[in-house]
Amino acid sequence: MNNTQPMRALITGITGQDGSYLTELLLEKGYEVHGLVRRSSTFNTDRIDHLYVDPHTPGARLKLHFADLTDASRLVTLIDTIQPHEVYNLAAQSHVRVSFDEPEYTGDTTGLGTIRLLEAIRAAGSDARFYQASSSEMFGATPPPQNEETPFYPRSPYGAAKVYSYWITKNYREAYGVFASNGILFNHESPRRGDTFVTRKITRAVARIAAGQQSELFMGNLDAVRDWGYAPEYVEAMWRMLQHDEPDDFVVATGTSYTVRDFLELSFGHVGLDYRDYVRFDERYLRPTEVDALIGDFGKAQDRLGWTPKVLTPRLAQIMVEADQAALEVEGSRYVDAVQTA
Ligand code: NAP
Ligand code: F7E
Repeated sequence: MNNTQPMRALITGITGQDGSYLTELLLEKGYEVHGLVRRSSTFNTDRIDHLYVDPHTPGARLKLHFADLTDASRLVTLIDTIQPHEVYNLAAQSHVRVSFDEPEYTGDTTGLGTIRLLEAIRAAGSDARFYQASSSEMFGATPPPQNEETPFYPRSPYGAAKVYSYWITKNYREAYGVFASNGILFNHESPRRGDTFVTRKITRAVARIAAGQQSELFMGNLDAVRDWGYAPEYVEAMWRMLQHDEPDDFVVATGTSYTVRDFLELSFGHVGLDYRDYVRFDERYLRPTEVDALIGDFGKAQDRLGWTPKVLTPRLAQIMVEADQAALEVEGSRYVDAVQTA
């Protein structure tokens, strides 16, 4: 690479939770960051608005492009014109419950979207390094602890689509020599987490209940066990995978486990309330097939990438509750990173 040229990264899913933190990380490291944005009738760039500078400004290093993972020819054009050194495929229909309602669309985006992007890299003759956002949901019904050798047993259309993407990423590594790595990330959360994932649903409700703006919270299965980490730390692991000397697959997790009920207790506890006074059951939040327990063994990422988690679930719940309380005070604000560091 020419030393005067910055590294160029292309991020699909740049407007999502992880895309926004990864963009911050790469800009800090001096990268030129290109992001794929879906055309929408309303703005969908809330999470990256604070990073955006007018492209006419000299030295602007964040560039956004309209595109969609369902549009293969557009992906070829983008790879060809941007010539990225690294491609991070974070775009997906990422909600497990929604994947039961929209299985075909989920397969198209979360599964086939990956092959479209890998084919675009091949068609453009690019030697970009490729990161695939694989998921602990691929382990599904296989009991914990789960590591890189654990067999997959997906329990949702989302999980099944991610298994396809995992294997096609591995296949392009073996068949065509693409530097393609899978990050098998366990649940990771933050004040920028989507509103309908369980942690953020809880911490937003806690902030509203504490402020007297809500009196009940309807939930599904409180017995599910998850290994919840902190998203800004997980995007660092993604970057490290692409700096490694060879492509490989890595589990990224905290190795700790809490139930949804524990997360409720921690979050309501931060504002001095008892969750049992507010939480009600609604079967609409149950899934036809549930993933009972996910607890990751991140030993390989620790040994080979030097990555370890620092923020564990109790601190995460505190960070998210405080951020949601701060966001309530800023009229119209959806995300306030009240506490960014551990
Ligand atoms: P997220 O907040 O739901 O963001 C998903 C991103 O994908 C958004 O930018 C979304 O755009 C974009 N997208 C959706 N459909 C698309 C399409 N057809 N074409 C182009 N872009 C599309 O997800 P996240 O939590 O940041 O997760 C990032 C990735 O990691 C996802 O692939 C997810 O499945 C995977 N993952 C997440 C976790 C986790 O715990 N967070 C764990 C393991 C794996 P809009 O903003 O326009 O909707
Ligand atoms: O559910 C239970 C629910 O939707 C966690 C995605 O990022 O992580 C995420 O998938 C648990 C489940 O995340 C409600 O049944 C109870 O057992 O926050 P979630 P998820 O399904 O684990 C993986 C690793 C990904 O890859 C995905 O992209 O919480 N639960 N009551 C509920 N869940 C929700 N959403 N809402 C409830 O009311």
